[in-house]
Amino acid sequence: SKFDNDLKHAIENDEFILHYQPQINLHSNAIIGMEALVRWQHPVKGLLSPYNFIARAEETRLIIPLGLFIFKKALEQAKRWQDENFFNGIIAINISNVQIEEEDFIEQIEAIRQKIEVSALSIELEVTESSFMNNPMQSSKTLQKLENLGYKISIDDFGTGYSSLSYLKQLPLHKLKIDRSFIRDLPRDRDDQAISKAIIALGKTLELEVLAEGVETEEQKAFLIDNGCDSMQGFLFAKPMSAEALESFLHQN
Ligand code: G
Ligand code: G
Ligand code: NA
Ligand code: MN
Repeated sequence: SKFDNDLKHAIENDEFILHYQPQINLHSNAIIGMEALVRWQHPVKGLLSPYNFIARAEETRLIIPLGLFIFKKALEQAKRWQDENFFNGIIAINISNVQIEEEDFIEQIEAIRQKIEVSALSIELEVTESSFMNNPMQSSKTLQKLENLGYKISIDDFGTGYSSLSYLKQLPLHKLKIDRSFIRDLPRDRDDQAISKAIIALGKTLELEVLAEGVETEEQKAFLIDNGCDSMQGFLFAKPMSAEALESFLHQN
């Protein structure tokens, strides 16, 4: 289709840019991570959200070259921030199931990482629950190899998928990210209170960090602190923005 062709050319024409959103420790308020979030600077349609193209990129497998491009861009940015001593924490990168299931995924990202010279210890890969539920044997091997190389693995949108608790225990995970649909109506909604508390408790039991996504209010933040959540991300602290915008935002604050 025309869209697929546009997408393909957009990769060649360098039309994708990354925005970054800080992840904050709830106790120290320190920035512990930066999540890279892709946007398509479309020549006609303007700035497109990943909701407009990631699913199609997955269907056409264009997510393979696009994902490598995103990985490279994010590492180059992390490297610049480290060299400038601006930010030395974690760079978090979203990884599609299609990428995880690709045979030479690890070799490909490792080649990029070694060339840019960023330690795997400062890279977190955000995967979704379906990444390891589709093909548990193969994906657990992949995740184990990544862990052996020093990468951190977090589960994005946690609570919206179908994780079996026994897999969660076996997999080399570092973090659960509570999906923002469970945070939105906190602290008022009783069901969301119960769900977010249960995820925090599960994280504690499995010795995983828990990060709450989509935190927009002080009341939500207070609820999360009171209930033992470790970290947060959301408009309350900062929206996703370009590296330049983020740098001036953080200098001003
Ligand atoms: O950044 P927000 O702007 O709208 O992101 C929307 C969705 O797109 C999120 O679920 C996010 O995980 C996904 N997403 C954002 N950036 C990337 C990316 O670089 N790769 C993949 N696979 N998904 C992404
Ligand atoms: O699904 P994933 O969590 O990876 O993507 C993060 C998405 O959530 C991005 O689209 C980002 O722009 C959006 N986002 C980040 N912080 C907030 C927030 O506080 N509120 C809302 N409504 N969306 C947010
Ligand atoms: Na994410
Ligand atoms: Mn998410």
